[in-house]
Amino acid sequence: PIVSASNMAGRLAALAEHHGWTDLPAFHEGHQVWTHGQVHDLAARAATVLADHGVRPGDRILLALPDSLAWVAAFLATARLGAVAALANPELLPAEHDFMADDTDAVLCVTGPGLEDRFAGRHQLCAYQLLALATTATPPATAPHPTGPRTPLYIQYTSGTTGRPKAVVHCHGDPENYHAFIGQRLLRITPADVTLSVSKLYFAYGFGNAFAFPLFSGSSAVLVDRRPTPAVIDELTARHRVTLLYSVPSAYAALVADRGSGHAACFASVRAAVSAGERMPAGLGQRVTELLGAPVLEQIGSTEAGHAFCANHLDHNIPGTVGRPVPGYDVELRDPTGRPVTHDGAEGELWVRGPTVTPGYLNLPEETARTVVDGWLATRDRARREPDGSYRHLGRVDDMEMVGGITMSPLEVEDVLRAHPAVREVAAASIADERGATRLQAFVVTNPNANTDAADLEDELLTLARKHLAPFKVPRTVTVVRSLPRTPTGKLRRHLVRQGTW
Ligand code: 3SK
Repeated sequence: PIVSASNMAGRLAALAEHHGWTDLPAFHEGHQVWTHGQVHDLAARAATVLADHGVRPGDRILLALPDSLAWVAAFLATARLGAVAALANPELLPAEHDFMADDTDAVLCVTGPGLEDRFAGRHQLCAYQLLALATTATPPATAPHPTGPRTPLYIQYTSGTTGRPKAVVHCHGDPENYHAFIGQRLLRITPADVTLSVSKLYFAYGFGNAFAFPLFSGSSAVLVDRRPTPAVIDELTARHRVTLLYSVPSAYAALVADRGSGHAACFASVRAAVSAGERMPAGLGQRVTELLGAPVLEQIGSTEAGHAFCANHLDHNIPGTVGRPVPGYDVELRDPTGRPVTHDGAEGELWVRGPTVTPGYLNLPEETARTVVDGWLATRDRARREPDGSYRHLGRVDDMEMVGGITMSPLEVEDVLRAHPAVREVAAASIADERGATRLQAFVVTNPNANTDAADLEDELLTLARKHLAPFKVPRTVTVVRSLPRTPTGKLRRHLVRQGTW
């Protein structure tokens, strides 16, 4: 592992100088372009502003702002001071933000547009004030505080497919490792690359894609303050000549929906697309490859691992799998008793060991002890190992449903229903009725161009299920819905599907 002993923000500024990247674009925001040199200069001055607001090494600062130059400057300034940035989705509810501010004991909250009054009673700085103070008053740059590779740098909340968010800690050495292992080795990112990530900077996937990789490679990223729609992805990709597109299966499904087959000219510059966050449904990868005219590389990672730990890459891409372990990480499959299962074709829970695995959750020692055991991370993802060493993702460990006393995977049902051309997204779960009896129910989102009556489609899908599934796996009902409950990273919130309300 290439871990740096120095402060991450200082190291990035030094790398930009050393490699001559200072005049190259780093971030595109609207019609503005910020070079690597401008970004590091701004961050050094923003660090002085934060220090003037009382921030000291080891303090925690909550960042609740959308992807923007201000986000990047606030993060790098925090890092420079040796303080810790807790990354919050700005779209959360006030109570969720309060929980994070309390949980992290934040000394300062840096907020985005519309959140000026969000943290009443707390020390707060609006992002535009931070930028204004750092640019107009031009305070002197603050020197990077000395840190080591395992000094805490940032906190990300797990997106919570099941419940209460947990604060995952990562360290100064981690982003450089994400880049060395994935950005540089697997994706071969060069300064000529331009990134567009559907996943936002405050999530693990987006943080690596659109912050760590561009800054450690001298390349650039397009920053978008909200989740881009397919039309926005088309427009931004064409305008900025995006070469690397990072997205999640539900957003790729939306991108291919409602278009004819074949390549779209707006994607001519794309050289590779990456998919993570959820299992890629069979067939979707091929349709995306045709649309983009570029390979789709599936990978799997987690907030606790920091970024991807298994990935396909340009020279070894097996669609339908999440690829082999990323160099630098050890991966094992374990049975429910914790024993490794080693033969080809074995199925089990994925456990991962590597230099970026979190030291633990903030304030949750018992949860940490259950999740990180002797340096191995229990991912709660199920997988099967293929003979070539690739892994096939089989869903989450707690995805299993109990139907009529039999345990079954809802993914099998979902795959059958998804084969219908009118279906874009599907979720199946066993849902308790008013008497407490559980019944398997399926929910589908249709393709926008599907010209089918909802009741007819529901009947057709039940017929399809009866044809391809054992009787106990056939859903009792299939219902057309407008959307499915997903985390902001695109993962299905199965606990909400099970409650039948969202
Ligand atoms: O959710 C994932 O699978 C993932 C993939 C890459 C990096 C980070 C994450 C959380």
